[in-house]
Amino acid sequence: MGENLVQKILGSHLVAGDLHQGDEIAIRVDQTLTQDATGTMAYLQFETMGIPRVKTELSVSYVDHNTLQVGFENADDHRYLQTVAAHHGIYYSKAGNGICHQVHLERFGAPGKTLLGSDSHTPTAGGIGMIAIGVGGLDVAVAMGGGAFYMPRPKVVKVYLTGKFPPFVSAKDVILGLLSIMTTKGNVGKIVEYAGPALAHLSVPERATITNMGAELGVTTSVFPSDEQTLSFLKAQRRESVYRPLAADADAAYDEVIEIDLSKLQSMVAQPHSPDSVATVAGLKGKRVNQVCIGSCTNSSLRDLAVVAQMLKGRHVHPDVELVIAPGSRQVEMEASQRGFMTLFLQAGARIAETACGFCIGSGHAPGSGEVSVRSNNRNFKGRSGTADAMVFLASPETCVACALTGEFTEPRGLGIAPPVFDLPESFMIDDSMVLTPPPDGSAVEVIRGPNIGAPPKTQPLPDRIEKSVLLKVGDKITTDHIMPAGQFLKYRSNIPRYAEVVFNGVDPTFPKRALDAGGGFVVGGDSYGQGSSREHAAICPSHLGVKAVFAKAIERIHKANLVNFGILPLVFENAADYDRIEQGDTFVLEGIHASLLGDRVLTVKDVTRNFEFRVKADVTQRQALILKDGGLLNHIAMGGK
Ligand code: MIC
Ligand code: SF4
Repeated sequence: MGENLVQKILGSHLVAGDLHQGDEIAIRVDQTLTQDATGTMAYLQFETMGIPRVKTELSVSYVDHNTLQVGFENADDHRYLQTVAAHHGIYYSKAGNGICHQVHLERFGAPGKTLLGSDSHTPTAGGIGMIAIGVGGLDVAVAMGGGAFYMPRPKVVKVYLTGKFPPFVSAKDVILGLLSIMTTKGNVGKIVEYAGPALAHLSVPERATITNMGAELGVTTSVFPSDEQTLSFLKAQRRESVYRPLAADADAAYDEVIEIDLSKLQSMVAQPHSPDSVATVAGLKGKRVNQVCIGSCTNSSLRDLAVVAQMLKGRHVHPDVELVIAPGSRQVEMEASQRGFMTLFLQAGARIAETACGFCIGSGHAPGSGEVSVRSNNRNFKGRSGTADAMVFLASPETCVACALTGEFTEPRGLGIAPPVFDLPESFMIDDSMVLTPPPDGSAVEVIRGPNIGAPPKTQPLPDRIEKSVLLKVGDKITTDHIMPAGQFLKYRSNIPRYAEVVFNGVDPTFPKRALDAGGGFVVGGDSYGQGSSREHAAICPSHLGVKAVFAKAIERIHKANLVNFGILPLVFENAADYDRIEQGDTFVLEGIHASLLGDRVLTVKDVTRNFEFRVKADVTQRQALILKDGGLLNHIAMGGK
């Protein structure tokens, strides 16, 4: 039996476990990336490990999430990131150089390599044949120190693409289509591998849109083969030396196969407030649109801006619509300006935003109250845009333009515009002057810490008995945006006590005070608890407030790993109906925790308020159980654990 692509790449990086049996495997990490919002914590944690220089082949620190510099906090974070990078042998991509995933694809990614990034959209690099995984900052810190990355042994889903796109239908519609099939639930531990004849017409930027938004499926990552398309992209980046062809064997086996015929796809949108609430644009025809934002790591490549430019040429946005365009990288921005796209955008009445995450992370461009915003990014969780009652829809750049021109949901093919065409250029403008190369020996570089740079969090070993109450009970699909809002609070990412003041801000703003007053307690959640962003602050800040365990129907992969890393028990109900019997305020007693963690990991919990017992399972591997017992990964490593 031959091997699939995932097995080939993981197999060549395997350091523990078996790809064909068992629960967990560990791989060697070739490259890492961080961004500013998760990076400060990752580097603070890396510093505590006392390792002078990173041990990876390549590590890059990007500044793209919070570039606004309202007050000193951001600028101080950036200075810390720059100096800590130079000190430890890490490349530093300055604010203004672009969004981490787009820049990494352009300038650093390499087929067949592994990449670990402290951002959930790290799988974007699967577009050039990397196994690229989004994790919490501490896992990146460990990888920078040469540690292996432990993950569930993956199930591989083959997505077989056939046919050619109809006019105005593009990569975003493929991933929205796949989201409507696979949904955001139940995909933990899977890796999506793309194949099929349609790949011959899918360029790397289009593939990257698909692998990027694969994060919303909740899978570990997504990957495309490395082929002629990969080679042309790398050649155009003057990086063909890293090219190597990679594909699955013809007789490779898969756990699941899904087929999508591109010629049958239509223009799609994800409706508020979930990326898998997919509908056709045609079905929403005529619904009013107030704002359109084009950009983010999903759809901001030169291909996307070229399409937008062709559609906007000689036209003007609807008078009631605000159109914002943010190029994905400085390279895209320079290319777009040289080709005259920027002038076209301005003539069409668009506002041009800095190349950064910007509107996607709720850093500016919040829609008006109750307004409809159509965006080319990947997440539309409630409130993420900065406006609690805004209705955010996700769509392709083509659909975004159609809505901007008409002020209502409109299928782009109905506009009477010639279908846009775009071929990748033979060479892109290469200018890496905003990426700072670390000196060969950085030990003399002073690491500058402004007053916003706090200390890395400290956790305590797990007690054997816990008696605490349920501080908060929430429903299904609680995202890490609910737990730790970003937007205006992003600037506190390096200051845990301050950031902890807004834990569950949009859900129950009294939570932090109640948690502190009670000396900690528990959180009870429904299905898909912790989906979305990789922000480990969604574990660090609750841990700071004394949260000892999360009880839920299911906990998403990255968040679960972060809970473990910071010593919070992730507990899943054996019988989901027990969720309904529990009320906020109930007191639980957990006993014999250590023996259970080292044994079958099943715990009997006493609800002493309602006088009944229920069973939960610590949804972790054996290694994670040991980390939990030690009170988190940093303690575990300090105690000699792996
Ligand atoms: C996101 O898209 O939610 C973010 C902001 O990029 C996060 C990282 C973060 O919270 O810093 C992610 O996707 O991991
Ligand atoms: Fe940035 Fe948005 Fe991409 Fe996250 S999803 S990395 S916030 S552009």
